[in-house]
Amino acid sequence: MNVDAEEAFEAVVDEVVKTAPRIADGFADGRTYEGDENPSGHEVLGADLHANRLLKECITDLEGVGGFASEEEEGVVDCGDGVGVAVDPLDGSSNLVTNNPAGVILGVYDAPLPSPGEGLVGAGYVLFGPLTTAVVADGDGVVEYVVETERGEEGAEGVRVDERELTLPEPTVYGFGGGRENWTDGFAGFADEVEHELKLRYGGSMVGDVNQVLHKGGIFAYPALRERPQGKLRTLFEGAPMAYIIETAGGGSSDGEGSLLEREPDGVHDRTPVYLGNETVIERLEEEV
Ligand code: AHM
Ligand code: MG
Repeated sequence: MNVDAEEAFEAVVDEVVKTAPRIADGFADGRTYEGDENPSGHEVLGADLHANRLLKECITDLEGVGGFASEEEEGVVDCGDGVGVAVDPLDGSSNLVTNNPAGVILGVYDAPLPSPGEGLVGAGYVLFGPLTTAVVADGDGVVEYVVETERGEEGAEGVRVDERELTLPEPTVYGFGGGRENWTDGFAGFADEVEHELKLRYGGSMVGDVNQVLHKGGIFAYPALRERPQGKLRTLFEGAPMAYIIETAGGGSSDGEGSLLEREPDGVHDRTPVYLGNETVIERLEEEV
């Protein structure tokens, strides 16, 4: 791995973790839809915009960062020479309405954006649940931290404590988005089998649902849909970073044809079917969809 890119990845993770409590400070007042759609075609909450503002400010200021892409930004923000950082500032933000988990997803690419996931030098997410945790994947593996809030120079700051290495255990849970009436026959057939083998755990935020798979083994899918063959999730800041994390933890990823990391995004807001989990389960899925 390029040493500069590795350092930039660590600096980005530090900033995102540091900023996490201030992102959460926007939740209580940001649970109402603003009536607009973002460039990814989703309804926007105040909390989405707040998270994007904070992350854009701190990440584009970092030395070693050359580009910033976000679900809330139309194009790539050019900020000099260095790595490309792609974020979903608040994944699963519709869960704020029901007070369920949401989080930040980030991918750091040693390549100009938009780049396939093969360009990732590291990826991670912050999950706001009963605890705030940060999961960080790089060439060394996947580590989960608890994020504690401390008082820093700029007010509340997140600090990582309680480090745990994670690898994917044997499969036990599944969570599929999109709704059966919209699934293809191939995916519905696969789902019928999985439902007899694994336990349903679906919460409606990718960070929360992938985090369950990472801890308990199994499969998360937001599949190709009948009327939306590319599914719902975005390649650059959702699919590829999560695929990097799951593959680094010893699992597999797919867009239905091959590893999600090989998928060439057709623009910043490109969508892709997303299948993540234990390799054995992902191999079976690929045979059926
Ligand atoms: P968002 O990034 O606008 O929050 O949308 C993505 C979210 C994912 O977190 C989650 O996997 C999916 O949308 C849930 O969609 P659905 O409500 O169709 O199950
Ligand atoms: Mg999202």
